Amino acid sequence: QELDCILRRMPKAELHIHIEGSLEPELIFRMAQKNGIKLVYPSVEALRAAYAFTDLQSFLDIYYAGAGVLQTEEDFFDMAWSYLERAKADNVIHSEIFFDPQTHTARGVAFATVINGLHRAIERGREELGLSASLILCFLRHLSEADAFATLEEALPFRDKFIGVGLDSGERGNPPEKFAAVFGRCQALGLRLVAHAGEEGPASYISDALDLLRAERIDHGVRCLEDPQLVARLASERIALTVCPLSNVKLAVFPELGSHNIGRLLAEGIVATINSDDPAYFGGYLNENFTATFAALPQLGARQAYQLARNSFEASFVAEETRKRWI
Ligand code: ES4
Ligand code: ZN
Repeated sequence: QELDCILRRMPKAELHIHIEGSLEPELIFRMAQKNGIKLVYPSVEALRAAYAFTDLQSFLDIYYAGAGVLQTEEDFFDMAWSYLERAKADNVIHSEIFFDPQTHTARGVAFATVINGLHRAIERGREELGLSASLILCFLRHLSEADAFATLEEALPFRDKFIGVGLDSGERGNPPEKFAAVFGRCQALGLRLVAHAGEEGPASYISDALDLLRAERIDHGVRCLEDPQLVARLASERIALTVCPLSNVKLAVFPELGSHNIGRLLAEGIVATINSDDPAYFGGYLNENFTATFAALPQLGARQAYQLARNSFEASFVAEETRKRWI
């Protein structure tokens, strides 16, 4: 009870949230109606009932379908604004937000429509909520590297509106090396680099994301424990993992929260953080991820709570002076 209070009230940063994964069923239905898009689900309840995933791909199919209702700059603004208000309620003071432009440009929505809507919400969040946020452009790894290069070209006129790039979507069969050249180009452009690795894919994808993509932070990374040398490296080089416990259970990476390895990651000295991933789909925003995980794992207490909050600031891409003030 007291621990719950600490978890909910402590200021924190969120470093792994897909903005399209914050789109609640109610908003999907409202936007579908407004934009004249026919959904295969007859009601909000029926849509929510379809959120029974067996693995990453079964989730992605529904997630991309949901994102299909977004059409106008206002739609992207409304989605991001809803998330920022919700994050504020969880005492998130800084958020680094993923977006998947290829999901939208492939449907004929302009890159400018996507990023201008998201960016306007972030500006308003700073003004009205006192919450700082930035955008990270994710390449879809099930598409080709040429597609990623084309997306990067479209994004460059908006270079000041995003701080870095990431790599998401189906991991198996789409290893880091597939995107080595485009990440090299992004690094040369001064973009910050992150990549999903070691969620469903093996520990070697984590090492490859570090060595071949020069990723500065690993999204998920929970399978690192399969490689003791990698664990030692992550700890000594202070390479952060953005772990998403509720996501991991919903996508059957772990059978239940009680068998999640976040306690072990922290005990190994890894800069692990807790994040919500796709909160509208996985049953909770950031504070629910914290409270449910702490309730399920007896080795987690107040020490780990403060460590996780501190880690979230250390691992963020905000300027060092700001980071020090927060820590
Ligand atoms: C994602 Cl949980 C997860 N993994 C990989 N790609 C994603 N995109 C949105 N959520
Ligand atoms: Zn993710």
